[in-house]
Amino acid sequence: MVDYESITKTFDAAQQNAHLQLADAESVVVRDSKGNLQYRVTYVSSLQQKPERGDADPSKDPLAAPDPALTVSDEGPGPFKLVLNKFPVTPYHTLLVTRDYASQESALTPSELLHAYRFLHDISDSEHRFMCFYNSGVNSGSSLDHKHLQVLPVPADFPLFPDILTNGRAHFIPNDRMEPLQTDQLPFAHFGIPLPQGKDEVTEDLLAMCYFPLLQRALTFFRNWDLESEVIPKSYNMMMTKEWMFIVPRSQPKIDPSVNDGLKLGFNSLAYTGMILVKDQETFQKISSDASLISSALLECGFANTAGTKPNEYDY
Ligand code: B4P
Repeated sequence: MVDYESITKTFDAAQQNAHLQLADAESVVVRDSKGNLQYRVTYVSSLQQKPERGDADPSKDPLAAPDPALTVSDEGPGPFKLVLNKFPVTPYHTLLVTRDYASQESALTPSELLHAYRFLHDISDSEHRFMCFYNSGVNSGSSLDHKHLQVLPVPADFPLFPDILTNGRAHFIPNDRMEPLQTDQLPFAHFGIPLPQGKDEVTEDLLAMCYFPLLQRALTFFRNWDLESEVIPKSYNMMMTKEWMFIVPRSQPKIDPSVNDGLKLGFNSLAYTGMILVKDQETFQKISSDASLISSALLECGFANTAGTKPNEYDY
């Protein structure tokens, strides 16, 4: 079993020997009073040099043979190897990388879901809480195509959107009478399910029965766009903690600065839980003084909220 200590030891050694460099970051919490939403905005300037999707040679797969100094475990958990993130903003940010190549566009398997879920349990304790996430598809904010989930510690003092959505709600499997949770407080479409409290209740089947209905709701957006003859590649963000699972369909990875007053904002899964990363100082200043700009940008890169809309016979 891989534990938290093996991650911290590998991280500390890799940092000392300059195999990874933790970004200099400053975070502020800002509030969009219109939606009564709180965002934790993290500003980093050092990541501007990091390769983006399209910069690197597409025939090279950096996750096929990761730097041994960044590798915590070659043999597990389950079908994964565990590798440190080479460009972390948060210490102890790891990647669960499939040992055999699989596409980042493929759906998560029940076995992958269960091993990721159990891994969250194995490394958590009363002081450390972790979230895993999967950026799937070209518009999801992903930069690498080798299948990987990411796992990072989440701040103890900042409630994530799915924490608020599922707070006090008992676990259920979506069915004809009970749709996944979606609140009209968030501008963008999203779907959430509380997980059972007992670790032993959570099986491959149960996680599959949560993930696939959420995925189905997300994929319906792309079918509806296809019907209107504009094809948008299927992309979504999936996030999971020990407490919930959450999916957000995505229409684009970043906003266009030329029609957004020069704002430079791009999002992966973390942004759709309320954790925003900014690399441009002017953008940081603008969104820190007007957080409604973040809400609008999240909507622009997602789809409009559908809370209260009943699924119809044409939906998946
Ligand atoms: P992807 O799923 O493909 O993409 P991503 O997380 O959106 O990161 P991206 O690479 O697009 O970077 P971004 O500037 O948005 O994941 C690829 C992962 O592999 C990344 O974690 C990347 O750093 C890592 N990686 C790339 N080459 C590697 C190699 N050779 N060996 C090992 N790992 C490698 O974000 C930069 C970083 O900040 C990302 O890690 C991102 O997850 C993280 N981040 C984003 N928002 C954040 C927030 N609000 N708070 C804290 N961290 C945040």
